[in-house]
Amino acid sequence: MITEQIGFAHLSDLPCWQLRFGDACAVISSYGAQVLSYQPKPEQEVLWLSPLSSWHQQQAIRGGIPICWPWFGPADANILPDATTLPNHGLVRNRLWQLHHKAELESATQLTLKVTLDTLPHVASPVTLYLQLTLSNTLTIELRCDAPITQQAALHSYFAIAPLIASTVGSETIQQIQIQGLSQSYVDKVSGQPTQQANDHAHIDSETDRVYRQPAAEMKLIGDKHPLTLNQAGQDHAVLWNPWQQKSQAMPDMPDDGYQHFICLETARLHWQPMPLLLKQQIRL
Ligand code: TA6
Repeated sequence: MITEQIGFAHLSDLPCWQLRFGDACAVISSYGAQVLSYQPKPEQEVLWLSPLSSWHQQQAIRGGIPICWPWFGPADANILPDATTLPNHGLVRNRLWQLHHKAELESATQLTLKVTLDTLPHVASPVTLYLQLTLSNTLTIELRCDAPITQQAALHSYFAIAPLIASTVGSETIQQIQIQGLSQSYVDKVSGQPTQQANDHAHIDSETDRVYRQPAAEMKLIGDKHPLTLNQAGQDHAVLWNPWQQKSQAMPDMPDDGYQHFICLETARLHWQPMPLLLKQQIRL
């Protein structure tokens, strides 16, 4: 079943779509085509949404699965004129997307939203980006742009810690999560250094902002309860991010203890090559 709804959580005036398939439910905002909630079963929330997030004054919503496109992070001055005036993570997190297609199939519920940008800083003609959401016993997100343009993209997923571990009491819990399927080489954006590690695992116990090269097609978040599996395609990098205490406190749209409740594990295509985009993420708890 697919229904339109106004409001989700504290974002009471936000235009959204709700998808249901069996026991599973997902909510996606028309603003940013941002998946805000995925519950494979009732009360089993996979994504983290900041209780202080807002979608007013052009703000990007903090949490869920923001779409970074056509660039990831700060704009690159070598490719984008006036890079310093351009927003972090591209131009579509604060746009209202349109409905392109919806289908209630026997095997899944599916919704596609699209956004057309008439002018991009580095492209002469209008370009359309599509986001397809497929809900079955998993949630699959497909981000597609058929234009052969220079573009980066990331599915900046905020995964909630709560369903991964048996007890969520105390501040130590995020440190119990093992992240698997990363590669052995990454750029550490906290130290600014290229770094090698002995295996493809990681734990988070301090500020973490890493860009891993060529991650596996399957990554996992493992606690002592339900493991979360993320299958991906079209990626050339994975990003692992947690702001930790000081940066959480400095972010107006994040509670001071926000960093204890999520891990961002992101499917990303970061190579600047003029070619079409197809980036896919499938989430299973
Ligand atoms: O994906 C990690 C990252 O690029 C970090 O460097 C961090 O700043 C984060 O994204 C959040 O960016 P935002 O623009 O949403 O505040």
